[in-house]
Amino acid sequence: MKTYPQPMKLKTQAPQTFAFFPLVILCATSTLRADVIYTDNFDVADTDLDGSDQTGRHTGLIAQDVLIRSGGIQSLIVGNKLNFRTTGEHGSLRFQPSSLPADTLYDFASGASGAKILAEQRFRIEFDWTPPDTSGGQWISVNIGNTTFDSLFQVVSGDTDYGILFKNKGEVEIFDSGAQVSGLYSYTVNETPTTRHAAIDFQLSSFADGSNVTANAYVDGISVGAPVVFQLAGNNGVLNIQFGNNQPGAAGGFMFDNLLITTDPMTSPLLIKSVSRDAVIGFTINFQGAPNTSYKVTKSNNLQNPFQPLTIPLTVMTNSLGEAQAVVPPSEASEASEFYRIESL
Ligand SMILES: [Ca+2]
Ligand SMILES: [Ca+2]
Repeated sequence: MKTYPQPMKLKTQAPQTFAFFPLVILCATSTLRADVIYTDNFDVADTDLDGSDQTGRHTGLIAQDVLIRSGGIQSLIVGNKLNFRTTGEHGSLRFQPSSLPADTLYDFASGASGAKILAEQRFRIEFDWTPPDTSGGQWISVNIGNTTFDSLFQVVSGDTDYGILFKNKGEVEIFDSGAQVSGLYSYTVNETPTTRHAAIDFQLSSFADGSNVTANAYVDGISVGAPVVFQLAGNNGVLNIQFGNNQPGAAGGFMFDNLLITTDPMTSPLLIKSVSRDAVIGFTINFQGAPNTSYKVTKSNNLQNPFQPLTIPLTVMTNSLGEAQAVVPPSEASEASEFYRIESL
């Protein structure tokens, strides 16, 4: 027989002295607005992906021009998400012009999309995915510059200029024209399969073969790996984007949702990683933001007075992984209460 604890009695506590501790407020600012190229929320009644109703699913410059289709095996829409399926160990997704049935990959370098990407010199792909477990080596991939229709394992294909895969167990591998880029990166996985958010930010100034592209990848806003510079190759100015996965079993696969393609600059959410105070060193704040970005530190003693620069203005630059450390010296951290704010310049 189970026993249950007695209900806890609540009692009113006497007022306590309120201790002030320095408070860190982190905020990212951006002066540029989001420019949406294409989105798909997959919010439609359960059905096959191919042939599914597109009504109300898309926003962006090319909302009416493009749709996502299954490669290898028919993927499904289940519960307003995409069940990204596989046959054997292969499944893919491709973008096609909405003027079906021509089997043509959509060229993001063309039309309004291409013009916008060149004007902003960047684009970013984001999506949510839910793996079936948190321990397996299976993965979902994003592939740039493979011009072949539904090729197998295109993430490691020599035709793929940049391929990145995100494993269930929290690892990332990146491939440049089929060769793995040195370094195996990891990200934190939760105890139970839960939805993760991937973002890959690309910076470029041309779609021509030979052009350099800088890619930065993030999971749940945290940078996964150093920036990768790769070259567009064998594309003749076309920009194709495809997704793959190797989760065995047609019924399992990944749940995929909230696809977003924009030219919005990457602004990682700022995260406090650790805070410490030392009489000699001062107040040390380790934080993570966007890579290679300057952040300024300001302070206010009561949140009513405006945030002001420190007596000796403090600015720190994040490294290529978005990590930085701000140290407020003891001479600055001297008020009864102080609040610090960190924001991008
Ligand atoms: Ca959805
Ligand atoms: Ca290529």
